[in-house]
Amino acid sequence: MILMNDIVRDGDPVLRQVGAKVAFPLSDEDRQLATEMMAYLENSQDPKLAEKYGLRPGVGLAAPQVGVSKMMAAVLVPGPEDDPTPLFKEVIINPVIVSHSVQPAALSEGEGCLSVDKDIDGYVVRHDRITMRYQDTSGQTHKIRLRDYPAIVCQHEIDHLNGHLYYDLINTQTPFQLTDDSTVLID
Ligand code: FHF
Ligand code: ZN
Repeated sequence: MILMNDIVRDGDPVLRQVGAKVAFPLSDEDRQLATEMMAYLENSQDPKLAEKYGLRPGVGLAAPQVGVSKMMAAVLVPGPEDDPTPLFKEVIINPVIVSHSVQPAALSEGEGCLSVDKDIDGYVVRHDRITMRYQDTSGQTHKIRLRDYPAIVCQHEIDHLNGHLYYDLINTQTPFQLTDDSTVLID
């Protein structure tokens, strides 16, 4: 299983590389990676398992974060606390944002990253809504619309696949200043 020790930290060049496109049918190795990455998210969101294995809870994990420079990421966005159905659960392969809203959005608390050990404060301004094309593990192509929190998580993951980290998008001088008053702040 993937543990915190397996997660590559900021400063490792793999986090700044553009991942290679993944070929289909998936190799056994790529299929196992997909399964293991999703298992990390599931385990990390289970308080007992997170405690037992020292996992930092995550809603996304990109292959470069485990040292694999490929266009693959797992996303597991939980639904409301009383509802076990996730808002979005998928291993996204070769994902591309094909269009997006003009309207920006940011998490009101800012973001964090499993590969960044210190907290870096500030709004990470992204698109509020995206249309994303990706392949699933069976090679089937999907084109879906996402908004608000799931859209933010997918943008964070797609950024990893292109060598970008969340703090690249923070205004270091004025981290909590918004230049566009139409920005949606997401709790
Ligand atoms: C996280 N954790 O998952 C953050 C980090 C906006 O590339 O958000 O670095 F586990 C992936 C419910 C609400 C349950 C929040 C995308 C953030 C992606 C992982 N935790 C959570 C939860 C969380 C990163 N990452 C702070 C670790
Ligand atoms: Zn991250």
